[in-house]
Amino acid sequence: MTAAITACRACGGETLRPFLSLGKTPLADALVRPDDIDAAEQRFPLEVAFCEECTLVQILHDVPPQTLFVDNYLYFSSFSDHLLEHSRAHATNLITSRGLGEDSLVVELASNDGYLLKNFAEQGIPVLGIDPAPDQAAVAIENGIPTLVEFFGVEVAQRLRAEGKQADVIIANNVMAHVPDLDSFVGGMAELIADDGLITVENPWVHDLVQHAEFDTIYHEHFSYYSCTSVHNLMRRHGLFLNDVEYFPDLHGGTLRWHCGPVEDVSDRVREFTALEEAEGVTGFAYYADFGERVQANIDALRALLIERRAAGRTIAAYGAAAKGSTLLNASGIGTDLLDFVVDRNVHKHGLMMPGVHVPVRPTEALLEEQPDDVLILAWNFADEIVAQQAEYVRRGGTFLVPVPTPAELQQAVQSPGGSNVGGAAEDTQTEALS
Ligand code: DWN
Ligand code: ZN
Repeated sequence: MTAAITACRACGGETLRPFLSLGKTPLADALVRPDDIDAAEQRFPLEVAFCEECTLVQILHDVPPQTLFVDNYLYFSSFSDHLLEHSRAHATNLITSRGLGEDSLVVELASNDGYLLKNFAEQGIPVLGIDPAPDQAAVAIENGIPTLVEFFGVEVAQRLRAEGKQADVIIANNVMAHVPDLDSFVGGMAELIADDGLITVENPWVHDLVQHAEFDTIYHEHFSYYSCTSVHNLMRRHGLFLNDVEYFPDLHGGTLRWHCGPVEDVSDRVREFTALEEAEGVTGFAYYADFGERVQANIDALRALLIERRAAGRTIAAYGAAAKGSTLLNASGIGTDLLDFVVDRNVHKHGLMMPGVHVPVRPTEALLEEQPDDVLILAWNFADEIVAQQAEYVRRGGTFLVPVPTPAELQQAVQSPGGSNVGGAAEDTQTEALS
């Protein structure tokens, strides 16, 4: 049994105020092999708290990173075209804005299968990936991306510095939220970055998580949930500055990219975002106080929606064997009684079952083979990409449902210029909320 932490992961403060409990849930990416269906699955408390000292939102129970990201980690970044486009744009912008070349070094923390670093390597820019997940790292190395297969922290940074390495750019996308020991992680970035270097950190914005009731993005892999305010406080503890911020409403339900570095050069955008967070109350406990009630109302509405449609004789499947889908189904008690199967493009997930609820995972072709009446999009953050991809399913009369911001039947998504997805940019996707 993992005991609850009593000190904040970022500042060590002891005033952690819980505001949401999703019960004991299985590990979100630990899909189950059919042979193991009778074996007991590990379950851990999933409880979220707010730190009164530094405003960091965080879960209270640690699952060992080895268990989370090494033993049975199935997430590969290269199964989303939208994410690949986003990553390529990021790399192109950095190459130009930082004047990167053959004498530069770009280091990515949690480099997965090399999906991002390949954009630099193709331009002859030296890169180094660091990722503990062996299968993903093997794919990166096979594709010519040098990768250290280990967890990043201050010891790794000191070792690299001792080898004469300094990073001109450090990229940390969807990893700073996945780290229990933030002192070592951020201390390592401070150690490894060149004096005039740039660190870009990308994670979902806790403001949108609360605004759009994205409770399913809470799972044991995500130890922390960030705001500009909490990132600023965390960076300052390690001699770094939060200098700029970019907002991507259509990525993972609303993502911020924070630009940090050893030299202070704070932009107006940072001031605007921190002022907004202050004005909306993101920096205080009251902002989160009713989140638990809203989540329960969302869960009740989703169950009612599916039960009602099932009772009307409709068949229902799901799309996206996503980590967030595991939280959603387990927190809502939705299983094979309501869903016949889940489809996913990630071949590593085919033939497995969703953690806890054991809904089978099949290739996306199953949608046309079975033509279920309804498909609940568990990977709602990629709704537009998925709906566009499954146009034939829709043409044949299929209906997509989304669970957030409120359970609803998804009308034809309105494609905004940069692409839009449910959650962070719900206004771009016309939904008809079914109460
Ligand atoms: O932080 C994390 C986020 C960034 O990604 C990781 N800890 C784990 C992972 O969370 P997730 O599994 O909820 O992320 P995704 O990327 O929203 O999951 C998408 C799932 O949907 C993947 O299994 C791939 C699949 N997919 C698909 O089958 N067809 C995705 C797209 C875009 C598609 O077209
Ligand atoms: Zn704190």
